[in-house]
Amino acid sequence: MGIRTVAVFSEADRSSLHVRFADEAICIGQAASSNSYLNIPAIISAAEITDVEAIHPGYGFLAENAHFAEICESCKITFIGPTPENIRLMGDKMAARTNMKKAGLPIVPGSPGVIKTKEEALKLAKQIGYPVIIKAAAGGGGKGMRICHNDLTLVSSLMTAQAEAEANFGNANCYIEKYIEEPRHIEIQLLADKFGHTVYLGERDCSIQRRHQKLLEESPSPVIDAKLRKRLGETAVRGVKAFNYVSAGTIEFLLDKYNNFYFMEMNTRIQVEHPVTEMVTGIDLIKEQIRIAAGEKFKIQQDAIHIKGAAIECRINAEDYENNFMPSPGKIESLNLPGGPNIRIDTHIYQGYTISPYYDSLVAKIIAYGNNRQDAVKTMHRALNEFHISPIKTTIPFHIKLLENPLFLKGEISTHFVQEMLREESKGEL
Ligand code: MV4
Repeated sequence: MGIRTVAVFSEADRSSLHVRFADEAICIGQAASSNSYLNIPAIISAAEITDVEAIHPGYGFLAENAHFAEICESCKITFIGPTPENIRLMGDKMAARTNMKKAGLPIVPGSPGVIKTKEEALKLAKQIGYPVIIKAAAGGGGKGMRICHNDLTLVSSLMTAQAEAEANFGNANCYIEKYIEEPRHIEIQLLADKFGHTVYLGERDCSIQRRHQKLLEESPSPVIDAKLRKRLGETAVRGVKAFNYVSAGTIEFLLDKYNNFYFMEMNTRIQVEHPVTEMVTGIDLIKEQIRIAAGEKFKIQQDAIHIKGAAIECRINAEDYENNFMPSPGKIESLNLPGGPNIRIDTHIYQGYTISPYYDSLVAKIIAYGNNRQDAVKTMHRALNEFHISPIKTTIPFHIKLLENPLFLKGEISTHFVQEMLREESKGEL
């Protein structure tokens, strides 16, 4: 786009690729993220010194921090993302649920508001039936959830859930929903400009995850046809239009085995897995975010957005799959990255680079594209086998096994799939 860039980095990231590739780079503090990537005054100072017009917050750290978006605004720096009000509203998971219900989105049966006492909890569980799930209003991404199968566990879980929510999020508020068993995690990518033009860009199936960490994402979902896609997409658009959402965003749905879908939560940022959507739509989501933030009109109409082919992303983490996904930081002595047609690699690593233990263990994303799911799987399998890294241990062996799993190949997956697959494997070792 011809835009000059300034990278910010912590002392641990001095030798990271984004620092080399940016036109300018500024150190904003020590390795601990509270002293650097979460340090708002340090980031704003770096922006002022270099006279930047806008900040892209990426997908971690301050990307969903309404206060940071507000500070940017008050410093006359464009925050490339939604408004502080958008972020704040969706950050409260219970308020988000209530507002989406008001907008006409289907939500899982559950408590209309906060559940304070065990009497309220028991009464609600009687109405909706077990199993139920307790969630923290300030949680999200699976944090602070508890599944209960009977009155006894409900009462004890409510107490611990409230205490944990208070300790982790500074907000003890919890609510209760009917627990949907073996659902799929389906999310709809949205783009909305400042003039109310809002479109959906198909779905991503993110059911392949372990302990709420996604490992593989794909688009389209192997179980969603054009008719269901349209319903999901139009529902998601209705939801974000109801509160004047701006920028890229994602609505997460749970899809049950009868193809009922329910609003879960909304992510008010670009996500790690956005490349699969870019591959099947041909739309560069980051460019669109920047254009929207600059006040341009988004020119593509819904009927011009088509899903073509299939794309899969594998997250390569510096974790030892053979050793219960234990972190494996350290210096990369040798590295060969795959390439060729239909392969995209997003990474900050290179031979000689030292993976620090301070941040997320994600070191590369491989995105494979094909005319259909089977072709994309084949290309990904080939790429995984060409990815050589040592002595760092990674999730590559996990992905190879996954791509050879008959149920995965049939598209028969749910949010429980990885747990089941790992359990089957450990059985074989006995
Ligand atoms: C649920 C659920 C079943 N029933 N809610 C986890 C993350 C958060 N976005 C919502 N989550 C869930 N909420 C009800 N009523 C199951 C999950 C869930 C899950 C969702 C998406 C991806 C992976 C998951 C793994 C376990 C549980």
